[in-house]
Amino acid sequence: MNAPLEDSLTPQIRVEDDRTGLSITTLRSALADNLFYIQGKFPGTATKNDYYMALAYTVRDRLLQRWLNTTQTYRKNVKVVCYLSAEFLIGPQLVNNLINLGIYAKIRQAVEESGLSLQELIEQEEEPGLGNGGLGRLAACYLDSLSTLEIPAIGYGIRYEFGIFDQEIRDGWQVEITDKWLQYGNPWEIARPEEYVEVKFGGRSEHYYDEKGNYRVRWIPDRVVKGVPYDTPILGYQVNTANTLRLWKAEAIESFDFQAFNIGDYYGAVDAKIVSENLTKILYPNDEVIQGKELRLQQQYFFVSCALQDMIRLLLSTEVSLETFHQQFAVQLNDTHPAIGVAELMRLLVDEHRIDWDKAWHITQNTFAFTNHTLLPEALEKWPIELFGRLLPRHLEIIYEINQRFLDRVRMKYPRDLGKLSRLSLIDESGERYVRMANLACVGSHAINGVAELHTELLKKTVLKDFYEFFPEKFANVTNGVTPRRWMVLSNPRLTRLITEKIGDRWITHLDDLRKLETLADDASFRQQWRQIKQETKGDLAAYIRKKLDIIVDPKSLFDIQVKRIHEYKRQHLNVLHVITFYNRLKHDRDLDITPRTFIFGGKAAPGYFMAKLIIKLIVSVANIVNNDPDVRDRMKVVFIPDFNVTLGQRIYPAADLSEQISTAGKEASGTGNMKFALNGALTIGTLDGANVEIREEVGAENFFLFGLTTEEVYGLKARGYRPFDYYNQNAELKAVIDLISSGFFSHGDVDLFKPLIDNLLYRDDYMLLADYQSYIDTQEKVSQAYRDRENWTRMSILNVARMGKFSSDRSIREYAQKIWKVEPVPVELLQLCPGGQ
Ligand code: GFP
Repeated sequence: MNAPLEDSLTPQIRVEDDRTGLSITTLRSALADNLFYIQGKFPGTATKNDYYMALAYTVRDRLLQRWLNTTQTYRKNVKVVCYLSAEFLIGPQLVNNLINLGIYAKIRQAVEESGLSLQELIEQEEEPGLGNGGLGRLAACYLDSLSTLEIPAIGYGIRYEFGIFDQEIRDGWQVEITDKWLQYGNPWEIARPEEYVEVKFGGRSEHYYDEKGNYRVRWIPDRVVKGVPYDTPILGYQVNTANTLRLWKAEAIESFDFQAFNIGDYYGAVDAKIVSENLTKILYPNDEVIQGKELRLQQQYFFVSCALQDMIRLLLSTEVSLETFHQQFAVQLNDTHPAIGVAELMRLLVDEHRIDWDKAWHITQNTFAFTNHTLLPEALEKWPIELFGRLLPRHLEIIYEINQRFLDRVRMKYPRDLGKLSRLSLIDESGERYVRMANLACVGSHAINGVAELHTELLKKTVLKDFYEFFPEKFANVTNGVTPRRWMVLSNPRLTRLITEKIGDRWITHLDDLRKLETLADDASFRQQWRQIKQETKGDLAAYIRKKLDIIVDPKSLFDIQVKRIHEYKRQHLNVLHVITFYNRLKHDRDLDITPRTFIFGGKAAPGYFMAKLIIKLIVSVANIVNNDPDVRDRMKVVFIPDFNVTLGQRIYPAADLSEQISTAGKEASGTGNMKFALNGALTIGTLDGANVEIREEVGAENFFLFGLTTEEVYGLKARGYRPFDYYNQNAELKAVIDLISSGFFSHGDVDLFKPLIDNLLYRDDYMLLADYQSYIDTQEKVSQAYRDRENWTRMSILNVARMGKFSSDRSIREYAQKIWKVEPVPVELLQLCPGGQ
């Protein structure tokens, strides 16, 4: 890949030593040094991975000065955003750091002069798969924007030893492979074992009177685990700010081990170590039944407790009073996973630092803010009381106390409304008793937000209705965004160069500048260049598909792409219904003048989510038939690209003509893939769901392919009694498609294989595929027609990109900073240079 942009450097780093110097000669010598002294290899015996590591350390050295100066700057009483998230899907770091440092071209030259290929080294990097999908990737985009906007921030999370599984497809089925991302070491992280904290579990609480006669509670745990932080510097784009992503690893407390060891219980001692370290071993996949997963609750409490203790330590080290905690830190809860933080901060303040309850509650509420990411009721976390009390006995007491005080207020406002009381309660008592984490987050936060306008409105009307009525002032919307650095500059260097040539490079940090492209949409030679770039990028993806999957696809065909986690609400199977419709039409009329298409899918299914796995099997089965049918050759291909992750996303989004955003209206909170596609010039076929609504508003209805029921229509149809079978019966083309699947045509005659999926569609169809089928098919036809007019299609593509300014994560972060966190940028000066420096 050519450099997306010319190198540019802030002037401060010019010292020509091996660790900071930026001349080609110094970079080459640093690379050789690191190979020898860090990897312990002569060039003759070094593997590609050794070279990658040497290069990564060469780049990391150049980050450190900025990172250490950033940390130093924040010691001076500035308000820091702490983003608490169980997932951070940060993606590969090397290229991103090269771009943000502005040294891509230099490094490439230094690497090439050493006889290596930069591209090959880049491909060595194992991406940290510390997230499932949208939520974790959003957190990563936000870290990028926080640093770029020079806002003091720390991301706190878990250093999972095994991230999200790697996906292989065998015989059409997904197979999960352990993700051993740490096996060759992680050059981007720095361990800080001396800053460990202790986290307690289990046991009981003890009530006592302190030396002044005040009533107090202390927690006597039966187990203590050590949390060790590992820091990754997150550099902003061409600024000095490098914020910290601090991920915690669980380790055994030695004294505990040795106690057992000393009494001769060697196995007991080792066992304690294993039990402790298990805590941060694996990332739980989405869509699994989580309620009884004790380890998951332990993980959540573990990282949140580590984070809050870390903040308190930071604060106390500056001699500022703990009572100003909420003025020093704005803590964002990324979904309910860290919501236990509300009870933990209360415990730390009241029990350990002896602040009285009311004051502690004021601090807590003013510290936390909560983002909800889903409307699916089954995804709202709740923990059985028994499990919760066994693991966190003191927190349960604190939650009861918070609840009692809160419900007293509810009773005052709504006397005799028992329904409201039971819905607002932090404890679900409708059957088995549970702690409701969303309720805890709502009560303990000063701000609550959804992630797209529609989503926030639906939150207020549905899952959080009672909270909205009780605390309307807490609710706000912050529509998601994506970072243009990774999702354009890094992944689409050709388009980046073209745009920059025309409008300068300010758009990279001020995405609204893309508007300047609007007038160019009418310039035929610009359109030609635009098309040419899309063509080349599609060619790259086609080459990848051929190499990996041995499938030949035509880069001139329309690339119709759906990549995202596999879920029934995201309706990959609706896309399949279209694929088969398309196929049937071709089969029935071999001369049909059709716009050739390549249908591309990618995404992981949760290991325990049978229906999602069956959808993958269906896609691959259809692909096998279609791709081997000479009747349709050259006119359609179907591809499932395995192991969709950030690295693959970087290849895929820029190569799309059509972006599939086809969830049932009212189900997708926002979506961010929809933004990445459109930013890279794909047109969207989508429902009025999540952020699609706002994308359409921005790019203009005429540049967006809308179909399907609205949220109200979905609710209305459900209320009237939805009968999917009637749609099947009354629509010959739909019936033919479904019958073809049922007949075993795609499954070597096996009529049972897809029966669960088909029965579900015919008799339940919770996500209303059949109701939306016709509208989807008709709109796909419009897409095909539109694609034939290449000039106009290119025009629409340019206009989409030109109008995507709103969807920069910089805009989202500015909104959080102003509306919710009340924080300001704090530019970093490189005051202290590295030891070898001036
Ligand atoms: C969730 C929601 C998406 C939303 C992201 C980020 O994604 O609609 O865009 O969070 O807010 F479902 P997943 O984690 O489910 O992929």
